[in-house]
Amino acid sequence: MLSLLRLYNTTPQLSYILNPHKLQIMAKSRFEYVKKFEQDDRCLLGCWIVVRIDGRSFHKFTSEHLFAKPNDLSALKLMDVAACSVMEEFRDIIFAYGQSDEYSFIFDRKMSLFNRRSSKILTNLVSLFTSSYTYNWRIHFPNTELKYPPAFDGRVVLYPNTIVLKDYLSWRQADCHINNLYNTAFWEIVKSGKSHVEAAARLKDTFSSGKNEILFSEFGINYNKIEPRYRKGSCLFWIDKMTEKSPEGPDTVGEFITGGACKKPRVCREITVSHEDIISEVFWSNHPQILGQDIVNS
Ligand SMILES: Nc1nc2c(ncn2[C@@H]2O[C@H](COP(=O)(O)OP(=O)(O)OP(=O)(O)O)[C@@H](O)[C@H]2O)c(=O)[nH]1
Ligand SMILES: [Mg+2]
Repeated sequence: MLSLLRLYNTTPQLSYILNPHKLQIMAKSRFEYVKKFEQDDRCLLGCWIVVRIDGRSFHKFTSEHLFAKPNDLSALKLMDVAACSVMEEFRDIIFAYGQSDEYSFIFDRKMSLFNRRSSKILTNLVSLFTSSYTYNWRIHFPNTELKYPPAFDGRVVLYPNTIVLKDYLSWRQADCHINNLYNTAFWEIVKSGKSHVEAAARLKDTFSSGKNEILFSEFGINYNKIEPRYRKGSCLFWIDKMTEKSPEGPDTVGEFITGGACKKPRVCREITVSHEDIISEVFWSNHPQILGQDIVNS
């Protein structure tokens, strides 16, 4: 004991280890400078914050899990449910748009969550989206075992005004349309007995009108009559709803459980899902509450 005490008093490093008080002082003084290496990644005030999440190597994931081609309804619903979990948790998200293996989340431009720190926002969203996707897998794929954990990447992009924000969303919906039209035509040609190479050659150098024509004249498919979900993707946004007095428990909206329990009749915010055209101004003027005061393209 005596020798230990002597050591404690004479060896500086060991004395820090044995004395938590000294260690605390040292952490505050000598080591604290390391915090200064952290970068300030706060998103610029006043900008729309968009987080886009995208499935990693989903060409492989979808084929390993035998997703229906060109669109797997269960998979798309699972994406919507994962996005709904994210919106339920992060109430500053005013709108989300999803298609294929991606989802974009738009935050209220005035939001101050996480002090607007980009890395905190991004990691929280990607993490919750991925865990919700995995958590709800069984409900949507009761007969398909999850062979390995899916992963999603993510990015944060800032848009300085509403015009560019709407153009961003139009870009994603145009992407949905272009891919879906191509894939629908491609898989119809393949179903008719042609090889993948032949189907690709048939569609090469065709415009939208050409693909529509192939679908209509060769397969009797009017592209505009295909499920809006496949042609337009999914839009999630909040709507106000007057609730009936209800027993304690989560409310359901359409296919979603929104979690916002209302025990007395009152106005509740609930998430709704729609598969509308968001490139057209009609959508935004029909739902002026989504972009709020900023609707005037400022
Ligand atoms: N069969 C099927 N495949 C789908 C469906 N939705 C998405 N996919 C697949 O997911 C891919 C998504 O495209 P990308 O995100 O560009 O490709 P990725 O393989 O995920 O590659 P990275 O995102 O770069 O990691 C599509 O090319 C399809 O292969 C679906 O409903 N059915
Ligand atoms: Mg992907």
